[in-house]
Amino acid sequence: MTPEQRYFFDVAGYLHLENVLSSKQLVACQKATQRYIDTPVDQLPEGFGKDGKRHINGFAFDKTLESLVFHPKTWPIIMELTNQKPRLTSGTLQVDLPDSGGGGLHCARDDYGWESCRYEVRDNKIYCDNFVVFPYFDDVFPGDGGLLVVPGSHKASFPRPKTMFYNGNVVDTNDLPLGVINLTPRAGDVLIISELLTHGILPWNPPDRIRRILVLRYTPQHKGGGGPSETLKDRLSSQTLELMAPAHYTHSKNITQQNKIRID
Ligand SMILES: O=C(O)CCC(=O)C(=O)O
Repeated sequence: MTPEQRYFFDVAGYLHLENVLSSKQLVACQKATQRYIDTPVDQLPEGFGKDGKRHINGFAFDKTLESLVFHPKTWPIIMELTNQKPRLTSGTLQVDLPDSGGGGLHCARDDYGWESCRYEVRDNKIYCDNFVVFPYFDDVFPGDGGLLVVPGSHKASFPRPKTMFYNGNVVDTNDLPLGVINLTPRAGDVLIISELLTHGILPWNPPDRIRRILVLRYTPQHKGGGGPSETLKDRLSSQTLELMAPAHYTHSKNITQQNKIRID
């Protein structure tokens, strides 16, 4: 993590990384996601499925998407935030179509309790035990909709009063309450947010464009449930399987010894 990234993430609770994907990589990812979107549910391979916007296990649909879990521009950040003990817990492909609805403001503290998620600074490094990496495959422009955040709220010491920010239901991109901002990445950018950051989703407004993102969820290796299903395991590369494996606090995964990881 660079000093600039560390400073920004510490004060804001999110990072917006521009031009992370090469144009070749972006086109390959766009084609792969579109293939998933266009495949009728009954023709999807086992382990995949659609639940509204959510395209289950989207990251595993194609190797171009799977390789993003180790992208060299995000990997050092993932390593720092997990204290070198990374684990990927899921990777949904989320698709906003014209007229897709939004979602109210929330965060791990609101949903699961104050003790559910940690954010700390030790030895000049950030530790965050529940965060999300969002690669973007489409442009988002001001007015389109998409992700809302309350910068700095990852460090909130008080519960958010229910009356604040239009009772947590922000639906008009032209009428954002003070303190709430709409992040508008371009295709090929990546957002990273702490799950402690209060965030929500504006309805998707463009009648002729969609928003495709991967929702890659990371925790330290000792936190949270089981690994991928047996069906998914058969598709994944050995490096990804290691990344998704739960492990003891003291274990060092082989993937953490490498700066650049190529999946096989
Ligand atoms: O739609 C997005 O930009 C992210 C949504 C999400 O992951 C959430 O609300 O928890």
